[in-house]
Amino acid sequence: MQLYVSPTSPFARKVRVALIEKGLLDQVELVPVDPWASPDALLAVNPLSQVPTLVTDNGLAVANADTIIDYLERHHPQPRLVPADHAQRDAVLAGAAQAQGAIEFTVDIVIERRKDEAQRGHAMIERRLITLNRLLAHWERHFHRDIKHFMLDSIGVACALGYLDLRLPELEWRSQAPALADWQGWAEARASMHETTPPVT
Ligand SMILES: N[C@@H](CCC(=O)N[C@@H](CS)C(=O)NCC(=O)O)C(=O)O
Repeated sequence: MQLYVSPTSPFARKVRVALIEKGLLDQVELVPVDPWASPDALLAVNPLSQVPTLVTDNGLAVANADTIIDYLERHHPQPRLVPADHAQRDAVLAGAAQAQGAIEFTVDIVIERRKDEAQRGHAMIERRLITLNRLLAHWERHFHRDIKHFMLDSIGVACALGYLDLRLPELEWRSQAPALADWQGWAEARASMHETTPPVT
């Protein structure tokens, strides 16, 4: 298998963490690309020009982090990242969707901030920041912090928080979410998180 990645992409990080948690990293060739440069190698497998993109051993190109993780989960079920039990599965997928939203909203802010001042969507940035702060408060109260299982929801939250550290350090989310910060300390000590720490760019 081949996985097209960029070193700072939080979406690609989720897949890399999943691969390490499943012990599959040695079965995958990581192909670093800059998706924003639309390189030919990436376009040849994914016209969306997005990372992550997985090319399976059968030559199937799969885009979208959660779709890729679902593929890995079905083809390599152990250890599970999504529980088999229906109620637990529903809860993990609901949490994972929230974490994916947090990553998408942070990316929205990053994209807006890279625009010229006159083109920048200040109202959008403000709305996304309010939402992220609301979500952090929600996670501080409700995130289960189950340190025995690093499932898809935990992977998503850990990657979302790591991306906040990378792109919005001024948010200082730890000061408003100390219990979540404790949990993130545990999560970041896991080999899968440690080995995928993004470079500061
Ligand atoms: N929904 C996708 C989003 C992937 C995504 O937006 N990746 C970014 C890098 S962080 C990208 O490749 N952007 C290039 C572009 O959109 O042109 C996922 O969950 O994997």
